[in-house]
Amino acid sequence: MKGFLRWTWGVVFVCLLAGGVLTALPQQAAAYKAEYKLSVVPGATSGWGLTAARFAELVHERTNGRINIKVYPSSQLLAGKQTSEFLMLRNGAIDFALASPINWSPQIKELNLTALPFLMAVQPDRYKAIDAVTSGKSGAMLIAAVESKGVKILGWGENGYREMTTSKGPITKPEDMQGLKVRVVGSPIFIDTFRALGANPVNMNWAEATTGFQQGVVDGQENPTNGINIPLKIWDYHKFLCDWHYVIDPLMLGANPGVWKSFSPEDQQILLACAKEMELYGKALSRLGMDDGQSKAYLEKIGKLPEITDPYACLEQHGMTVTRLTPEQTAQFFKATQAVRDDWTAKIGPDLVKAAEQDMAAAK
Ligand code: X2X
Repeated sequence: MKGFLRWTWGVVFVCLLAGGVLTALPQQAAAYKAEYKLSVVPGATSGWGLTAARFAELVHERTNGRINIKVYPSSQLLAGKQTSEFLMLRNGAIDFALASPINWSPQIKELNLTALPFLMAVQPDRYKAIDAVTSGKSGAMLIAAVESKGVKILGWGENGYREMTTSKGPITKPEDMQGLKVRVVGSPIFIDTFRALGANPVNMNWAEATTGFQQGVVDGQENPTNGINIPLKIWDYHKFLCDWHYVIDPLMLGANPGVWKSFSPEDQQILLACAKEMELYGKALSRLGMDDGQSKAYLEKIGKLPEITDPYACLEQHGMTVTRLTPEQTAQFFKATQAVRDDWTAKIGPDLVKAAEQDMAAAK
C-alpha cells in the first residue's frame, strides 16, 4: 500500500511538473514576437542594408531562432520619410533600426556632432578619429542623449565618410561649389553647410532622391562611396567625385525600449554580442579599399569579401573622375565652413564637441 501511495504521488508530481513545463513553454514563447521589424533607410544592397542583414542572421543563429528579425530596407516602414524613423522606433511602430544619426538629428540635436563639416577630414587618420569617438567619451554621450529620449542603443555601424558627386566639373576648392544644386538630407546643418559653400541645397528624402538624380533635377549629392554610391551606380548620373570626407555618417543600432525589456537577460547579452560583430563587419564594408588593408583582411577572414574590393578603380572604370583633396585644399574647405561649426557647436553642446576633440586627439 505504501509503495502504491508513493507511486501515485510520484505520478502526480511528474504530471504537475510536465504540466508546469508545458504551460511555461508557450507562455515564454508568446512573450516574443514571431517577427521583429528592423528599419533601414537605403536599399538592401547598400552597405547599411548588408550590415543589418548580417545582424539579423547572427541573432537568428545565436538565439536558435528565438529572435527573428526581418530587415525592411528602402524606408518601407517610414512611408519614405526618413526623419520619422526615431519617433516610430520610440513609439513601437518599429522594433529595431540601423540608423544614421543624420536621420534622428531633428529629434536629438547632439547627433549633429558627426555632421560638423570638415571636423574629421582634418584629422591625421579619419578612421582612427571616428573610432575614437564611437568608443570614447563623446560616443557614450551620444548614446546617453538618445537613450534619455527613450530608445535603447545596442551598438554602432558605419555608413561612411560622405563624398560629393556631381554632373558638373571637378571640385577642388570652395568656389567650385558656387551655384550647384545639391540634394541634401532633411537636416538643417546640411542646408547651412552647403549654403556656406555657395551651393544651392535642396532637401529631399532618399526615396525620391534617386529618381531626382535620374531626371537630373539636381547637379549633385553627397553619400559614402562603398556604402551608397557604388551600389547605386552613381556614375549613371554623375561623372565627378570629390573625395573630401567632409562628414562621417556612423550608424546606430537602436531598439524600442519595450521590445528590449521583453528579452531575457541572456538574450539581451546575445543581442549585444551580435551588435559588436555587426559593427566590425559594417566598418569593414565601409572602409574596404580605403584603409591600410585591415578591412579587407577582416572580410576575408569571415568569408564575406564583396566583389568590388577597390572602390577607386571601380569608379574610374565607370568613367568617373575622382578628385582627392590635398591637406591644403581641405584646409580651404575647413576655413569656408568655420561659421557653420561655430554656430552648430553652440546648438550641439560645446561640452560634447570638446569631448569629441579630446577623444580624437588621444587617438592620434
Ligand atoms: O539620405 C541619405 O543620403 C542617406 C541614405 O545617406 C541617409 O539616410 C542619411
